[in-house]
Amino acid sequence: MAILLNNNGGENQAWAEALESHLPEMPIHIYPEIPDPSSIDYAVVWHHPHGDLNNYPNLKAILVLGAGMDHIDQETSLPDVPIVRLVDPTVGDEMSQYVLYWVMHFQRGYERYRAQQSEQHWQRHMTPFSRDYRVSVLGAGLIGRFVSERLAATGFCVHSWNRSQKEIDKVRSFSGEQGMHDMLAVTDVLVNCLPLNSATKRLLNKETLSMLPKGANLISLSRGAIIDDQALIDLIDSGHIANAALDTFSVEPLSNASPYWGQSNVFVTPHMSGSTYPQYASEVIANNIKRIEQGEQPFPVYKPRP
Ligand code: OXD
Repeated sequence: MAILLNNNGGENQAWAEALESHLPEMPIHIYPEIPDPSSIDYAVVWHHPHGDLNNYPNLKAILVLGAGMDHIDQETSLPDVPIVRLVDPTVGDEMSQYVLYWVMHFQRGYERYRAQQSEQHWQRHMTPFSRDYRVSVLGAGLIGRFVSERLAATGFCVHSWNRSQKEIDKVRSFSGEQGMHDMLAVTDVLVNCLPLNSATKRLLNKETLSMLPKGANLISLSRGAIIDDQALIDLIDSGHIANAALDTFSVEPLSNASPYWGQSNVFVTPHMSGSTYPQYASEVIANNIKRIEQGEQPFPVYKPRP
């Protein structure tokens, strides 16, 4: 009985040590050094080479090392075993703090005070009441729900949109295509927490982004390919969108040629809104392996879109 570990080359040793501390009896083999493929029961992976997971005849489950599932969706053939998502509250916490930071930045117009400082100009501006400041979160999955709940707990007027209707305490829910259009029209800050799939690719395009009121702001932290970059750049240039805080991009690292670097009201961060730390996430993963070993269901099992 053994674990195959592959965090796409990053911090594999730290992951191996963290997992070992929770599962001392289970040998851990770091991919591609797998002495005996038939000994592998669990694959703990992130962006693993396509097709390779079919090479382990006794595999019991695939456990994913991050929040996004787009790399799993891109697999053309996977063994018929449960695929277990990682629900790591630390990541949810960090990502919701990232959103909170930018929402407050836009709400209070800190850039304006920065500009005033450079001119030694003392002037207060009205801050919109938090309860009237409308933050609309696209996606009510693991991260989107976390973000919406945190914003609502801080006192903002929160809207949440999901493909199918999902209720979140103290949050106004929207669903379906018309629901998204209705929500966009009543938004001060739009937060993109959508998963990337064939339905969401370039969903934020000229047509949908133009439905935002003039002067709205955008925060994007799930996947960059959900945004049509040229449409966003044009809408920022025209002043329709006031500011954008972008943490993820369709190609990463962001190319030197990207106009985003040079736009003063675009805030580029290098995919850092939430990190998966081996010391915290390994316990969640180990608990799921223990559940399977005891004949119980791991949680949550991922169901790819049909
Ligand atoms: C993730 C990510 O999906 O880091 O975990 O983007």
